[in-house]
Amino acid sequence: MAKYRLKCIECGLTYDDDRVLCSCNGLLDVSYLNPPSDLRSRWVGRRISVWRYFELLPVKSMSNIVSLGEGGTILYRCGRIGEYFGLRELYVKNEGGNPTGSFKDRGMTVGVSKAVEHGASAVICASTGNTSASLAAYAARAGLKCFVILPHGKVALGKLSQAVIYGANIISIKGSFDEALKVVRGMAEDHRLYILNSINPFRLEGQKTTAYEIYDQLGSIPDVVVVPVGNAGNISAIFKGFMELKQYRLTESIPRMVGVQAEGASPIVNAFREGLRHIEPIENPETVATAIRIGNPVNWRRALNAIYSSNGYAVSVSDMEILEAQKLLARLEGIFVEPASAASIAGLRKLLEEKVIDRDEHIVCIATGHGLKDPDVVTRNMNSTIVVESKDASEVVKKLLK
Ligand code: AN7
Repeated sequence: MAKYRLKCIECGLTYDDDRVLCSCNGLLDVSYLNPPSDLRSRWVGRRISVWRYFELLPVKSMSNIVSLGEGGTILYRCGRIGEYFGLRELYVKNEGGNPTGSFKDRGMTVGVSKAVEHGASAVICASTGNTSASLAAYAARAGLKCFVILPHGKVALGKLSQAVIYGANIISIKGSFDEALKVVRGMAEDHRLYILNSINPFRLEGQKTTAYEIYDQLGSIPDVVVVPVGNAGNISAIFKGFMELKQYRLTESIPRMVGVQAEGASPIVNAFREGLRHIEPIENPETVATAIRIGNPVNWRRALNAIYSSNGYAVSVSDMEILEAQKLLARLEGIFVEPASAASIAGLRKLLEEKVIDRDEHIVCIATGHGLKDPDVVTRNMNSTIVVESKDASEVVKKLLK
C-alpha cells in the first residue's frame, strides 16, 4: 500500500491519521502520496479483482484483508441489446456477480478490513438493502457484530433474507432511507460503532476498482460510463478510479460519466438540468427501484463534480422504463438485474434522443445488482405462467400451441 492522506471535500483540512469524517463533519477523500511507479507490472500477474490493485487501496497489510472474492465481474459485450438501441459497442459490467450479488462488496471488503485494522467490534449502516446484505456478510466473515437500519417495508426480499441469514441485528425504522441514515450518523458518534455507509472514505476506495477493471478488461477507456445513482457514492468512486488512472499516467483520457436516477428520486438530475452546483433534497422519494429510493444523497457534491468535470450528463427514467429495460436485458442478453441496475439501460434511449451519445461510441453500463435480489417485482409485474388443469401430455401441448 502507498501512504495516503485524507482531505476534507468541504473545508480542505488534511489528516495523516485515519478517521471517517472531518472535524467539520465533511466527507474525506483519500489521496496517495507515493504510489510505486511500476503499478502496471505489479498488477499484471494477479487475477482481476478488487485486490489486484492493492497498491492503490488504503489497507496497511495484506494480512488485514477481509475478503469473499469480490470484483473481477464480467464485462459483457451486448450485441443484441446494442442493436436494439442502435449502438455499435455496448458493454454491461455485471456487478451482480459479486459474492453477495451487488457492487457493494467492493467497498465492504475494504471498509470492513479497515474496521478490523481499527480494532472495531461492531459495524453499522443504514441501507435500502444491498449495503446491509453486503455489510452483514463481511461482518460475519470478520467475526464482527453488525447492526443494520432499514426503511420499514421498503427493502426487497432477497436483500432482507441475506441480512437475516448472515446474522445481522436488523432495526426497521418507520421512515425513509434518508431518515435511517440520519439515525445511523447519530449512532456512530459512539465510537464503538464503526459506520460503513458511503460517507466512509475507505468504502469508496474499494468501489473505484470498477474503473480499473473496465480499463483492464477493455484494454482502453470507454467513451461513456452509465451508472445508476442513489446515494451517489458509486458514480463518485468510479470517477475517482478513472481520474487516478490518468493521474498515474496509465491512461490519457477519462470517460464521460452519466448518472441515471428514477423520476421519483432524482435530486441530482434536477440539479444537473438547472446547471446548479448543489441539490434540493426530495422529501418523499418513490420508485419501484427501491435500491435507489433516496431523496438526499450524501455524496451529491462528488457526483455533480464527476458529471460536470467529465463533461458528462444526468437523466431520469420512469418506473415503467426501468421495468421494460430489466426485461429487455434479460430477454436479449440473458442477464437478470434488479430494477435499480436496469436504470442504466433505461437511460440509454434518452441519451440517444438527447444526442448525448452516438452510435459509434463505446458505452459501458454498470449493472449494480443481481435480479434475484428482488424477485417480487418480477412476479408482481409479469404474469407469464400458463396454468393447465390436465396432466395429459397431448392436452398440455394443445394448450401451449393453440
Ligand atoms: C443495486 O444499499 O444505497 O449511488 O443502502 O443497491 O452508490 O448509492 C444501494 C444503492 C445502485 C446506488 N444500484 O448506488 C443501499 C444503497 C443498486 C444499489 C445503487 C444502489 P449509490
